[in-house]
Amino acid sequence: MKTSLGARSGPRLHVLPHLRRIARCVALLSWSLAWSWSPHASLRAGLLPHFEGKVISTAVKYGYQMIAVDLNADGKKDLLAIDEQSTELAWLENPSWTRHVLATDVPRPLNAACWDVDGDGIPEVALAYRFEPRPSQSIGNLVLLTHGADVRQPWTSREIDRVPTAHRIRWMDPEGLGKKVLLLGPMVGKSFPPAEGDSVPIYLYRPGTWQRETISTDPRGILHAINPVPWDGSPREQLLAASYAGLHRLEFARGQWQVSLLTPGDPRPWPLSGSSEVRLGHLEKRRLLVTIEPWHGHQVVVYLPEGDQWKRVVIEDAMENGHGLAVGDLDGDGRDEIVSGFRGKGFHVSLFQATDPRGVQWRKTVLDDGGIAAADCVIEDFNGDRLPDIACVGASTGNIKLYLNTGKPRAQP
Ligand SMILES: [Ca+2]
Ligand SMILES: [Ca+2]
Ligand SMILES: [Ca+2]
Repeated sequence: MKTSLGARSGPRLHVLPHLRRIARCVALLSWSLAWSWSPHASLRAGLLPHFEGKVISTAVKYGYQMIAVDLNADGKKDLLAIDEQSTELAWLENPSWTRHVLATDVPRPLNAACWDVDGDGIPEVALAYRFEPRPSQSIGNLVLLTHGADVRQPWTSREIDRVPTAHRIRWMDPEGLGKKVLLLGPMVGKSFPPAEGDSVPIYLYRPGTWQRETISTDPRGILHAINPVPWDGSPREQLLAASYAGLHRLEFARGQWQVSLLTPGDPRPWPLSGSSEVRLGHLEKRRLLVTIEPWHGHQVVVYLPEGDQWKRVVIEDAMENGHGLAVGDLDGDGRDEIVSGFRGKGFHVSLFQATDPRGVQWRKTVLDDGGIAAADCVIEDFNGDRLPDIACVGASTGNIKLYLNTGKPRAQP
């Protein structure tokens, strides 16, 4: 009996490893199917993806700003590139990246911002041009460009204002009502270079009346960036402003604009003080601020919340003429990465990835070594595979480069 039982139980026991193998195969198959359906197919969250870089335009003299915006309502983000040495404004149509001229006779364009003011599905483009750093030499035209029957033909222009050294324009929804206002920051107040303590205003225009209103005179010296952000995750946006005074946060609450100084930025004395660029990012639910400091500076700085203060962590200090900055979750792990670029000697574009949950330590990876003197970079999905890509515009290199996320892990050096 024992033998026959043993004889019968033998094959049963041998079935178990087969079942285990089958179960493993099923688990592996469902795991890989789950990944193939996820936007980060074949890439484990937290591993930096490999990006394939290519030049998509050389029709730029000296690039300044890069905007990802769908200008022909086909669902694909196009690229609007500001070329500060050009007299026209042009965009590249996704996916052929064919160049179309949107406006002519707009010399020294410096900044644009897009929002669908009339609600027809194609955004209007606000444009600031005739920039010069000295107020006495700059007209600072502010216009609103609207498309005609064919978006690929030049758009019509309407003047809104003239503000010498008009340098930054952004649309913002300060009340979270789906109604945006146009903000303008001149680069300086009275003079360039600014005298110590010089105040710089931030102006607001409501669509329709387009009357200039002043919402702050708190920035100092050179106001380099104004950046509307979803500070508390609600539709009600707040504004970050980077100047020689550091970072200000502006909030429209209880019927008025309230301004607070978040950090003085670079602690060195004027004119090496403050911040140049600023972005809001997140590590999971934790907020962080990312800056370039000081003005056109050499540092990328991360500010981490610490009680009611911000802890200053310098993650890069070897840039020359730092300008390009973008923040977004490139590897799908819920923690934002940082893209930075600079225009000076030894220019390269870098990626920074937090190596601890708080964001105290960051690992640098060079994305592009010498291929572009990036003045500005944006993170956006340009080919519809739900993987975030990167696009940058070059200053002295006069090019636009697209870095497509392959979804495959980057080879370790
Ligand atoms: Ca499009
Ligand atoms: Ca990430
Ligand atoms: Ca993509």
